[in-house]
Amino acid sequence: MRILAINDVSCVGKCSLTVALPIISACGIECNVLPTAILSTHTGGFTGYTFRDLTDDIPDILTHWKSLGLKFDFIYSGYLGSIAQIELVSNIKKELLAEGGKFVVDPVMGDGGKLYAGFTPEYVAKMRALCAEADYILPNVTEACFLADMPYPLTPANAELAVRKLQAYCPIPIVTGVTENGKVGVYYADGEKVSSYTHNNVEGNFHGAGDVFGAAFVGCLANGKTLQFTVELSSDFASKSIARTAREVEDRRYGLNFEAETFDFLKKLNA
Ligand code: PXL
Repeated sequence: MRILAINDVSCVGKCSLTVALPIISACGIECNVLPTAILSTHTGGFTGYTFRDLTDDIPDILTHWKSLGLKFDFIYSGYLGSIAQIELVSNIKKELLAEGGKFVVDPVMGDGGKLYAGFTPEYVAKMRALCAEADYILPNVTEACFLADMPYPLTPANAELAVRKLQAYCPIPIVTGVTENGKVGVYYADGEKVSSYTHNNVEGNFHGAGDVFGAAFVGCLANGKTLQFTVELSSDFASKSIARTAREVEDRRYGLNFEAETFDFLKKLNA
């Protein structure tokens, strides 16, 4: 079993590959990486960060991999710095996903009702097209609203409608971060129905939480777990990491203390 995680390296501020690699490896799965960019920190809340776009390196990396006959059982994409990179990921899926393999797209574009720095409506349209090639998509509420063309925020009352609308693109949308009345939930397509799974909400903005959820999601699925088990265990892991971070970490830009919750997560994964 081999996963390819396509995402940036934010050197400080745990997110993207610095979250995907340790979590997927801890799940007992080989995690190969394709870094899309190298940043000194992620772009959420820091100023003055460096950003080296690695788009030009990707074609040669792919040529080498093809010469080795590599195929991946899962391809998991996250933050993509440009429309050109979305197009590259679409080609990578066509050429390097093993027969019967799964393509998981986290359409990382925004949070809090807004697109992240540098993203445009044209980018959203391209990301929608990439979602149409995926087996699973993992948007947060902001991304779901942009993709499904619905007003932000989603409430539980219209989260089900959002999941149904997103099914026009991808069979299994999983929408995270739906909040109301002190609760936060994940809404997802589960066979014919839309299911949800909720926790008590911790107020505030926790950078990298979506990436912790996404990495755990892929790690659980790659272990052959059902969708319901995968959604519930990944949400428990992200939610416990958020609660611990709220207690222990003052500056939320540095990411979740997921490390301290990993042992408990793995015990449940391997029970
Ligand atoms: O966690 C999402 C993310 C990933 N990568 C980069 C980001 C962000 C969110 O701000 O800036 C570079």
